[in-house]
Amino acid sequence: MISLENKIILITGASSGIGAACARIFAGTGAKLILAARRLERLQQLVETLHVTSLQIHLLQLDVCDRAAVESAISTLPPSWSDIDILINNAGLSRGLDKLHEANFQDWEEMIDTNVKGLLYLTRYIVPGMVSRGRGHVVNLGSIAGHQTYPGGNVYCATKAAVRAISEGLKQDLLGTPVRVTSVDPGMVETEFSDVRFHGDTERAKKVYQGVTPLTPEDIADVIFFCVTRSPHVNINEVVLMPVDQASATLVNRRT
Ligand code: NDP
Ligand code: 8X3
Repeated sequence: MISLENKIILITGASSGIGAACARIFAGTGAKLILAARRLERLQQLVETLHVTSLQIHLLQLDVCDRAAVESAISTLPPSWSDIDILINNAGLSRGLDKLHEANFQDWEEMIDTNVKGLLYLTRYIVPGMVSRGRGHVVNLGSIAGHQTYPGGNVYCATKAAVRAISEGLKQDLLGTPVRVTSVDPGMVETEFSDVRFHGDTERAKKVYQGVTPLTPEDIADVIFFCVTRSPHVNINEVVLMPVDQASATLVNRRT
């Protein structure tokens, strides 16, 4: 297992769910964390719960869909924060569960801009530095939705299939460098994901997890921690994980 002491880890979407759980697990390792999200106040609340010194945390209020903002945020990092060792491309969302021929254009654009273009922007601005320094690791949050399409999932599933292709392509393009690429592809994880999918309809969101024991954000952070702490010659390409109560994107065992 490699040490994360003084490694610089940038986590997008750190204000909630899996990203916040990653911040919590890495906070105990001596790593320096750059936490990014649009909701700065949520990042500040999270930091208050972490046992770290101010020297180990840098907050970025960032909309990953805004390419100019991503470029500016990365290029203006203070020198002691600029040599990013690990990029966790976690920011992402689903919007709606509508039939493709009835869906909302705005929902599509938000998913494509965040899950695909946002992830690409971060990757494009950070990976060249990893290559020139001769070290680095990119972890992308894919999904079971990138492996299997389900009714109403159409565009969200397409964005996660794109993440899968991007992870595979990046791994190929980085061959010959020591930079590692991992896709972590979960099934059902209870976070704010379904609240966001259903535009704040919390009753509908709760039903997604009713009668099952879903994965927790900590389960995913634990897997990411494992992937990034392997020996430098080991690349974990893809991890697919789901609850014991789930067998595929659509096959879920509900007890109630
Ligand atoms: P949450 O809704 O709890 O967290 C999503 C995070 O993404 C938030 O911190 C949000 O921060 C951030 N985010 C969304 N849009 C943007 C944006 N434009 N710019 C910057 N940050 C953004 O969901 P999860 O933790 O579940 O989701 C994390 C990732 O895991 C996503 O990529 C999701 O697709 C994936 N995933 C989730 C699964 C699940 O069942 N929950 C299963 C498989 C994959 P803010 O709003 O403050 O900007
Ligand atoms: C989130 C899991 O099954 O709702 O990626 O697509 S699912």
